[in-house]
Amino acid sequence: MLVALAGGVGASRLLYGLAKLVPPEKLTIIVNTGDDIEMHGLHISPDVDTVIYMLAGLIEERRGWGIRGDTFHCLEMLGRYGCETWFRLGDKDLATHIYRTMLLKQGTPLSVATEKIRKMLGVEPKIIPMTNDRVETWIITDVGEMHFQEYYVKRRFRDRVLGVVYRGIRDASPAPGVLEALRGAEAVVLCPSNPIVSIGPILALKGVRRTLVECEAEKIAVSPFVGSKPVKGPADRLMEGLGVEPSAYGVAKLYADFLDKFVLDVRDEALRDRIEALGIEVIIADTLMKTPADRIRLARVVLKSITRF
Ligand code: FO1
Repeated sequence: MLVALAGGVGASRLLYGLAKLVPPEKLTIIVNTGDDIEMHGLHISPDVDTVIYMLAGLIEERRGWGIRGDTFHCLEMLGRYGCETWFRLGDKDLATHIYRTMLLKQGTPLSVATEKIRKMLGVEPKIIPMTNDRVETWIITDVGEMHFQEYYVKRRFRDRVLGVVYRGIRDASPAPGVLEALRGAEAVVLCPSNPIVSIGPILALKGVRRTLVECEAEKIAVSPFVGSKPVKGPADRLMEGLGVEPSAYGVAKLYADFLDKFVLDVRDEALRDRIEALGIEVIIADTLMKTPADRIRLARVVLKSITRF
């Protein structure tokens, strides 16, 4: 079994490639839910949806999130009622949130709701939200504390980061199947996702980090940095704010206690020695995934570097 730890957009691109090369029954994806937010009375799971839409062939490729060709009539109308419209929820996308919220209100756990949604959209690999409990990533900034989506989408990560908190993490448990998947895995792939707000919450869940340290699986991460900048999003600003070097080296160091291998972008090759000094084997590759062919090529690099799979 290959287990992937995933955030949203960057992860979904590598997962597209992995899903083309690995039989679905051998791939389990554990997805961050720290970005989840309630809006207009609906439970939104952006990273889970991004991964499902990508694997279902529904993703809006240019943005990397939401559904291709979606319209925004409902959001426009909500705007006329004075509701907030900065989080762009498309009409078709809203159907997913309505259906998920309906299930949650009936007492269905998030993991079961996710299972239903992915199966109905024809996605074969198992997708597990990291927890069924409420965990929210909040960013402490120079202008106050705010939900990650407010920091990222509404305020376009302009505020200075002073800290990051995963609210609810202490009382949360990994969703059923998460620890079992890690214990039974031949390999664990950490997708090229933000190490602070995407992979960080998964690792912070009770028992996950210890299981990664102790389990037999080969652990390999793909760098989310290309040429000393994150491919997308505010990883560098968040890392800087937390006193972590904002680079591929900084990412590798955050995983150093359990990581075996690190796929480093060819433009960051100068960091190789420092990462190897952490006791991590470095694989150099072009990690930019502009086209579907790029995603398959990078997935092949990852699979080739795993000796036990
Ligand atoms: N990202 C944006 O930059 N702007 C948006 O308005 C936005 C809306 C949105 C709606 C549904 C969804 O599933 C994702 C959405 N995203 C949007 C992406 C999301 O904010 C982030 O990419 C992830 O949370 C970070 O991994």
